[in-house]
Amino acid sequence: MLAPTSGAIGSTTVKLSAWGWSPFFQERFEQLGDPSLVPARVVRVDRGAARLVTEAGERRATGTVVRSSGEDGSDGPPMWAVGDWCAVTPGHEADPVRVEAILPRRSHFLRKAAGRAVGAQLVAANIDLVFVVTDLAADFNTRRLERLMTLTWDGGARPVVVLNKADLCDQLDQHLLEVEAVAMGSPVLVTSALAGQGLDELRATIGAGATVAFIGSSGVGKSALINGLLGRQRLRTGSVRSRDGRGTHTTSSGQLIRLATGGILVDTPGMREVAMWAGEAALGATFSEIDELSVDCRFGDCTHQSEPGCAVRLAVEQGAVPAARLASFHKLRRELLSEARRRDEHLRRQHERKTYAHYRRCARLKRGMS
Ligand SMILES: Nc1nc2c(ncn2[C@@H]2O[C@H](COP(=O)(O)OP(=O)(O)OP(=O)(O)O)[C@@H](O)[C@H]2O)c(=O)[nH]1
Ligand SMILES: [Mg+2]
Ligand SMILES: [Zn+2]
Repeated sequence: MLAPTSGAIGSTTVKLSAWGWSPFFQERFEQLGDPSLVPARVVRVDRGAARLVTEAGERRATGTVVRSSGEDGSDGPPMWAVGDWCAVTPGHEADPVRVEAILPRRSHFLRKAAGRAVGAQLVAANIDLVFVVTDLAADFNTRRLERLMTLTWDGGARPVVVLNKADLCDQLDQHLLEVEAVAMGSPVLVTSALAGQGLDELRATIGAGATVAFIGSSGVGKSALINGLLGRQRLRTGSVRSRDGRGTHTTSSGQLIRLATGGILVDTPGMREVAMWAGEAALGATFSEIDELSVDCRFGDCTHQSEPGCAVRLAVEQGAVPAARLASFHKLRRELLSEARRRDEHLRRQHERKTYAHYRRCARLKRGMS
């Protein structure tokens, strides 16, 4: 029997149970039946590259996953997300490890990506709770809360509503009534990261081995709350524009952070950032004035075509942005989208082929053993 929770490679020994390793994953890991592999959890994802924690310490991984676990609730190509448990080659500090397989996910938070075409995006995997964070000021919107709570339940995690920036709110009672009407019995916590209010309740909600993802719009204070729980300024927090109170997308990648009192926190980028795919990031860089204006669009995933409250089309109407500029933005966007669609389809096929080849191999091995 494989015993990945004891013994260490190299000098550092990390207890994986402190990172949420449990019999559920142990069992799936053993089912792979490959003693050359070790378990690892993805603690950070940055533009396709991942950092993973293994018993021997942190490791880098690049490239793609060799095979998939199947039955993981996601249809797309096997790509890791922050929170994933993987089976990897042991590797050393200096060279990246190879991710052989992603273990089946117990839960996930999937964000429906911007536009219809590019599928859903995995924000975090294997999370027990989702702190659906909103602020009691500019971001407050019960429809959005409802949507995020639905996505949480869909992914197999439990939502907790966190109403932050209580220090800025003078109609708390009214807001609480509105939130309780949509929370349907899920806990609702009121906090102020600034004043340190409600942090003990937050901490008490997080179980010892639980993984908790902080999800919500940019600027609501997800990173500030995590810093508050940690008791130090570990994460960068951003400014909020005074005009409309919206955030400026400070956190750009998901990451796992361990809490000394138990529990694993997942900081995630504000939703608009999450809704991007690689091509869109490039698009934003090329058309930076459109990208900046789009922060003012009513919908976080506005495509500046026919949505109401589009700040970009308004700027075109007012002559601040040439119409030809927006037209070429749309043209490039269409091209990038169809390219992304082709790539997704290609990866999906490739993934299927690999998975089936793997199962056929397993079946042959099993026949050979009996
Ligand atoms: N007044 C007040 N300001 C807060 C509170 N919590 C956070 N802020 C401020 O709000 C701004 C945004 O906070 P962040 O923690 O960066 O927000 P975020 O949700 O992580 O945003 P992204 O990383 O962009 O998704 C910062 O300037 C914080 O200081 C609060 O409780 N009260
Ligand atoms: Mg942040
Ligand atoms: Zn728009």
